[in-house]
Amino acid sequence: MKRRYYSVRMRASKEGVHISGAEGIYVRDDVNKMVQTYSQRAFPHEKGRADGIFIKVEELKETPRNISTLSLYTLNTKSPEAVQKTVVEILTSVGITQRAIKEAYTSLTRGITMRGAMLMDVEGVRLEPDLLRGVRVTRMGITRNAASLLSKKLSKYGLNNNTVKEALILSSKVNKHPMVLGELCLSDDPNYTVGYVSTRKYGYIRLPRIKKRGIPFGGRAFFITGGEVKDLIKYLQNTPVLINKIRPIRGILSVKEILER
Ligand code: WAQ
Ligand code: MG
Repeated sequence: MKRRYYSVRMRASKEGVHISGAEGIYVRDDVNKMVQTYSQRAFPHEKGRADGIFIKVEELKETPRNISTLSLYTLNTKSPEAVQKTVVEILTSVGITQRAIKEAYTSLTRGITMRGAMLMDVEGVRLEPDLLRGVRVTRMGITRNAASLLSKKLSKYGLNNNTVKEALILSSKVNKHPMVLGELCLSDDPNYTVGYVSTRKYGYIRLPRIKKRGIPFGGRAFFITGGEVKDLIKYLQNTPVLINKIRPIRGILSVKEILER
């Protein structure tokens, strides 16, 4: 019999304002446990105690596509300026123009946090149909075995936490699509000053000090090229993707080491 998979999604809010969310894809036997895990996780949150927790369980009509994670590294960047310079080096090397990177930076640091990501072509033109909301990536998860291997590998570098794991899973789904050249991400958490830039070629590159502590906004930009934007959006929003393989996790590298690999 065909194995059934379920999407389990949680979002928590306080006085109608979104404060946290998480999701995964699970086999039937794991669904109940995960509903409990997500509800426990939703209650205490640094943005305040949730007064509404919404958990949605949906049977997937499509068998998830198995993919591997990107490899993961951390750069030794010391300031937002150094990060920006590095981001330019990395993204221009995969065909994204300086203009597009500048455009993304301007939007990401304007102080407006979108729910989803911007889609930007290599020239810096925004292509998402809803410029205020952006595109939300959903329907991604990790198998039980891959999750425990990922935790084990991340633990070696003190990175075994939900923030890193979920960002790596999201970015691995995003960069799997052939229209995506890369991604730039800045957390909206004022105390989380590590962002990342990712591409299929170099993997997921963590960027310490991408912003100064205390800045309460963030965002994501997906740099895209050629093809039907509608199909890409459908993939990002609806196609279930399940991580079942973990690429190498490494420690701190310089940009030179990354570009020369
Ligand atoms: N789809 C598209 N965009 C999203 C999604 C999604 N599912 N979730 C969040 N965003 C956008 C939205 O604009 C958020 O404000 C922004 O991204 C940042 O989201 O390895 O925690 O959840 O240590 O704050 C980076 C981890 C953490 C770096 C990123 O993002 C590391 C993070 P946040
Ligand atoms: Mg956040």
